[in-house]
Amino acid sequence: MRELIRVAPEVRAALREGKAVVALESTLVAHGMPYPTNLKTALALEEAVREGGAVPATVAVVGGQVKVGLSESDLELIASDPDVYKASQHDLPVLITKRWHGATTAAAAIAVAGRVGISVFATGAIGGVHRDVMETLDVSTDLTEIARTPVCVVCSGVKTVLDTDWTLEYLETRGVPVLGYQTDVFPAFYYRDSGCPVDYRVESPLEAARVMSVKWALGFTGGLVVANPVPEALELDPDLVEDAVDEALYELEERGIRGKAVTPFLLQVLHEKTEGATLRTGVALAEENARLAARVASEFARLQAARSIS
Ligand code: PSU
Ligand code: MN
Repeated sequence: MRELIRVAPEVRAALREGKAVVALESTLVAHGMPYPTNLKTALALEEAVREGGAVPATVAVVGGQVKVGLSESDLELIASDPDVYKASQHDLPVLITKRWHGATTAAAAIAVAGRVGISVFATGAIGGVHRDVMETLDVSTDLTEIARTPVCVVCSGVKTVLDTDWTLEYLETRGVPVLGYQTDVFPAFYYRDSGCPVDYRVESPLEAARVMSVKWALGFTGGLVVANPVPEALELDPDLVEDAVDEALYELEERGIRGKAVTPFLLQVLHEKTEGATLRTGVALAEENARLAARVASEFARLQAARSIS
């Protein structure tokens, strides 16, 4: 039988040697921005992971095979082929069966990371509970996947188009610790303060790694969220973002868009309405998150090594 998941040699070696690895999603590349900005972003995210001292493992489905760690030609394909499917966790079995190409959402990348033993994942912002959830029941699989897979997710909060309060309630219900990185408030993707407090704040990558390590040492399942606010110098004006969100949600309703097209559509409208400001800030903060994730992964790798010796 063909290999369902193919782990790149560099990633495989790092995992075997207990070195730090950070998984990255690819939907943000394929469905979040135009070519070739998206390809440059994918490479910049990998570079940021390396700067932070870890090995990057971008996840995608190429010709029906899940790849963990992409070659430049895989990245080029994911960034430029219009037939790349937006693959969440539940799409993976179908894409593999049909031998299609797929860009993985946070949910799919986290699911795969968990299967191959990668403990840290980074993205810009995760999916969550949509503001119209009472009419649509739209809750991203990102949340259910974080709740069941032991991976630490480093992000700048949830996508601004969502309901942050309800997303945090859902994570609490599902037993996912949410840690503010050097902050007491949950960030709002393009700006620093969503208005929702976080229950806990951690001061360093080591402290985050300790919480991960203790959660899993207790035998608890599922992951954690480390919420890293966008740097002050890059943050956008909340009013500017919220006005654009209102317009995007209005257009969504007008056009009757549903299902997996919702999030890419809303982000696309935000990019247009803000004349690219959300795109630029989104790329910059994703790089910050990749760098922080690498530092968390490095501390976690050190803690694991110490445990295996003692
Ligand atoms: N970034 C983008 N566009 C996207 C996403 C990110 O610019 O579509 C993705 C992320 O991969 C996230 C997913 O995991 O949206 C959530 O989608 P949904 O709400 O359909 O679960
Ligand atoms: Mn959805």
